[in-house]
Amino acid sequence: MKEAFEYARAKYRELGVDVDAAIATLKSVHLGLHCWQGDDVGGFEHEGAELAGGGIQVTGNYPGKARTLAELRADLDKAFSLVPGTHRLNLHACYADFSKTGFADRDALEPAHFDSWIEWASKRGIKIDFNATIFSHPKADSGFTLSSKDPGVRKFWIEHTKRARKIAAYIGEKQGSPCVHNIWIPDGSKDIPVDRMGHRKLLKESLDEILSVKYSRDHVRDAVESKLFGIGSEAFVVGSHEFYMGYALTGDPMLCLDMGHFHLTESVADKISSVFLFQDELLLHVSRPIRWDSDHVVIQSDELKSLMEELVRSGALPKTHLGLDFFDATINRLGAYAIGARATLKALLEALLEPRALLMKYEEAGNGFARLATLEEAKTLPLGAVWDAYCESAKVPTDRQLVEEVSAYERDVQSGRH
Ligand code: RNT
Ligand code: ZN
Repeated sequence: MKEAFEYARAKYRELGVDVDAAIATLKSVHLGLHCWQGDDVGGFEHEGAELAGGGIQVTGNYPGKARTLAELRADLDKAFSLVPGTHRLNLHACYADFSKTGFADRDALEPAHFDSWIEWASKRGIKIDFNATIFSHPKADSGFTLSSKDPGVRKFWIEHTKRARKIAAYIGEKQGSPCVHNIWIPDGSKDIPVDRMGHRKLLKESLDEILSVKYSRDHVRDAVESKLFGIGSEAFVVGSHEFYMGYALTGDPMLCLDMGHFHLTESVADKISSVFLFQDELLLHVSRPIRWDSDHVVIQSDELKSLMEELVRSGALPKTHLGLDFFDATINRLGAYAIGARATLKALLEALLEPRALLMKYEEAGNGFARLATLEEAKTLPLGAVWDAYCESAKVPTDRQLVEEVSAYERDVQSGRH
């Protein structure tokens, strides 16, 4: 392995790339590991978590799903141990801990419901990001939440989201690192609405009210996530890309671009440079759509690679928050975490190892042939040797060892869950 790494380092050096600098940058990136892959976006508000509802859908019933907070935390511990680097936990409000207080509905959540998470994370040196959970709830059944025409429903969700931001600010202050708070709503309709304007106006008013409560930027950073369509919201999505792009430009929040929330031929990578000319921060939901927003486990796809390339090339990387967002219940869920998080880092490493200066030189000289030839050459450079060496130095399994690690956890821990 050492020899392979030395060869790789020399090979990259020939192209003007400093492997050690690339690894150092990779180490400085903290992914947000999403808590919801471990239990299919169920949460633990009730006995026997509910299925995700309201525009998102998980398919599959692979055994071994986390049934309690304790089981989810055990799985997360294992997941973090399989990913090189220091990463964050991305928590949803429906993962509150009610063991000390009894159940509280979404409009009654308190920071204290997350104390055990804060403690859990702080023991491990993990920082937390947070999300209001504006779906999988009877008050979301109509398909409208923050843009509902029912004042009672709208009030409920405004209250919930305000509380979620308060919780995020509390977490951010306690952990000494700003907590990213993301708002995604499922609002929309299966069939053609007449009053698009009415719902969008209501959404704007709700967001204005929610965000009128100011917190220190040291504690919380707000994000708003658009979507193209969902199951049951095919004809109309209130929180479209244009809606939030406009909203973010006139207000405070950053945008959240989810890789699954655009037309399949649309490039999220291409949007980054435009966003950063008008905003100074961005949240990305790293996902993998197949035919629709299917939230497949992230792999080193062309889309992921272009996204990472663009983050590096445009200089946006230090200003971008990378949150993972996928959920697959047809394979081992720990394995899903590991594959998705590692693929994200591997794609980023590949982007950091790109012979950028050389490519730029060709481009500036108008030499399209040499640029394309070098891009092609880069595809077979020895990335794997650098990745293996990085995994080894970070004391996490290599790709080959991963299969055995996950299988052992399945055998020893997950298979006992019925
Ligand atoms: C749904 C959005 C949203 C959720 C999570 C659970 O389409 O992508 O980000 O996946 O909040
Ligand atoms: Zn998302």
